[in-house]
Amino acid sequence: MRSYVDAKIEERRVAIEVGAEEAASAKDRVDLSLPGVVRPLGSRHLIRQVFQEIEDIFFSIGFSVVDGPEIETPYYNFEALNIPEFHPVRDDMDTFYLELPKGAPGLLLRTHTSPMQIRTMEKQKPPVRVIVPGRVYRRDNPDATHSFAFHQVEGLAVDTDITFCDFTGTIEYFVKQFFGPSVKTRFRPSYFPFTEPSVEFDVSCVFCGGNGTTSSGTCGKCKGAGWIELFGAGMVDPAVYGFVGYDPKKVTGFAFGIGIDRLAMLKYGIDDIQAFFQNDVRFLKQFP
Ligand code: 2U9
Repeated sequence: MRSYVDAKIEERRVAIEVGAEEAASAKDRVDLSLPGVVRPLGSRHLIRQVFQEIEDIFFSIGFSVVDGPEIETPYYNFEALNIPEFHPVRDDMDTFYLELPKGAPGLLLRTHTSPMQIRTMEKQKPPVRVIVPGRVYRRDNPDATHSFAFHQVEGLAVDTDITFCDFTGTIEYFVKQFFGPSVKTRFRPSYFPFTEPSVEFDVSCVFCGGNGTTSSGTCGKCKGAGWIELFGAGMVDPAVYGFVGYDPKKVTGFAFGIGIDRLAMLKYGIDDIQAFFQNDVRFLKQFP
């Protein structure tokens, strides 16, 4: 009788052990028919995407990209660009100066990416064909169209035989690649210390096709003008070549600057520049 009971106990023990093992392995078993876990993926910031788009267009016509420091010296940000101390343009580019120990050489946050064109010419003989994308700083009060930090792409081409026609042709090529072939351009005389002659480039309004009106009345984007101001540009002022050791009698060139935040706002219909800096996922998600 005892051996009978022992056998029954052993039988039960084994059954329990095997059952537990089976239950355990069933628990660990992977159900291959279940849908996978979808992990949220980030994407490039819209400003970064626009930089890339512009870089690709200029790559295709022989430009290369350079970038450099956001903290600069007054020499590279102003003097070498033909903006001497007390030039009124310095007031327009309200500048952030770094707080430094007394006697230390002055430093500032660059107000444009132009210092890099100076640094490039210092290092390299003509021909030069570069674009400089980057973040710049000006003491502006923040509102829907102003920010104390914003983004630019500047460009520079210098060689022994560059003409005003090369300049306008390059800008027109870029604008048509960026906005499409039907966009028209025009330029108006302007003034910058680092270019002579200087111009401002307008593009026909991409919202009303340049008509100034839409089906709902006056176009709100160009305020009925049919044109939108996009670029500052011009032929490089010969005085600038003196600062980088180029011979102003032998070389000519053109330069331009585009505000990227404004360009992106135009192209993607964004009405508040602050959206670029708030990193609100609901905004970022719209530009995958
Ligand atoms: C060198 C020589 C010339 C770059 C230029 C502008 C005109 C210009 C503005 C566009 C909108 C700044 O972002 S913005 O507010 N830029 O109007 N920039 S010519 O000229 C240079 C640069 C470097 C050596």
